Amino acid sequence: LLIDEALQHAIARNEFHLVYQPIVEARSRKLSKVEALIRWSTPSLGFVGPDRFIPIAEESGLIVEIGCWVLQEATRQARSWADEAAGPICVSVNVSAAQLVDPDFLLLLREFLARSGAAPDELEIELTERVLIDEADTVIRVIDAVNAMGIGVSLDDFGTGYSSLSYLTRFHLQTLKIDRAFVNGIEHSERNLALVRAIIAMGHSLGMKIVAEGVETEEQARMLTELGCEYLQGYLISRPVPAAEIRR
Ligand code: G
Ligand code: G
Ligand code: MN
Ligand code: NA
Repeated sequence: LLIDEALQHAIARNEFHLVYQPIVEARSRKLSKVEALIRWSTPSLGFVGPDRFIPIAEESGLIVEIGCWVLQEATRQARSWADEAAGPICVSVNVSAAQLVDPDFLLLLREFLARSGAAPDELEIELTERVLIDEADTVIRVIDAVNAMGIGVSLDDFGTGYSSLSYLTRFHLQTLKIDRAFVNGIEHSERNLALVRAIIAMGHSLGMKIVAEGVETEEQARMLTELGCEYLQGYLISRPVPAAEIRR
């Protein structure tokens, strides 16, 4: 209840900010894109992690407004990077189910791009499998419209959720992010390695690019690169950092 109440004023009180975790091209280790991750800190509750407040915001419906703030801030930041010598960096934004099926979602997306001047390929959205099982027909329509705008869609946390593999043919998703639970064990477990190899092959056969999440060791990075994974994300490369550090 405390969190719920505090969340209602968080945007107006300017208590949110975004941090960005680099996603690099596996072979060159060059920065390819960044994932935007929300952070919240309040005078009364201190720092509250998204693992705690996002589910509460989803339950109360506040996630629509919060997600809107995230999209606006991420497009503004994407534009700001593109204006600098570092050149454009694609920003990948987590989008919750309620936000995606909100009737204003596409309108807002267009508006934020237009207002910020960010190009569509400077933005991507990440959806979890959970999103795909709710209101599937609406979701297919929205994903197609997002694609038509030139914005890519990733499937986040792949393998942890409600994996009916039929999702992969019904939705047009450009990128598959292998959950860190699978990435974590590949050096020590033959079975984990076999599973990751199979996920990569499946993604590729559907024309998807693969991001390995939660890469923490050089050995993992080497194995994933060898397996044909296109992108790496995780503490080995960098923790989520403030925008100014991405610039550097
Ligand atoms: O950054 P961290 O590992 O603490 O994130 C925890 C969880 O919160 C992750 O599952 C992440 O996807 C989710 N999360 C972080 N930022 C956002 C956001 O802006 N919107 C949504 N819907 N989820 C987010
Ligand atoms: O669910 P989602 O993939 O959006 O969650 C992203 C979160 O995962 C980030 O907020 C970050 O805190 C966490 N994360 C990113 N890289 C690593 C990693 O290498 N190890 C662990 N344990 N967590 C990570
Ligand atoms: Mn994510
Ligand atoms: Na993930």
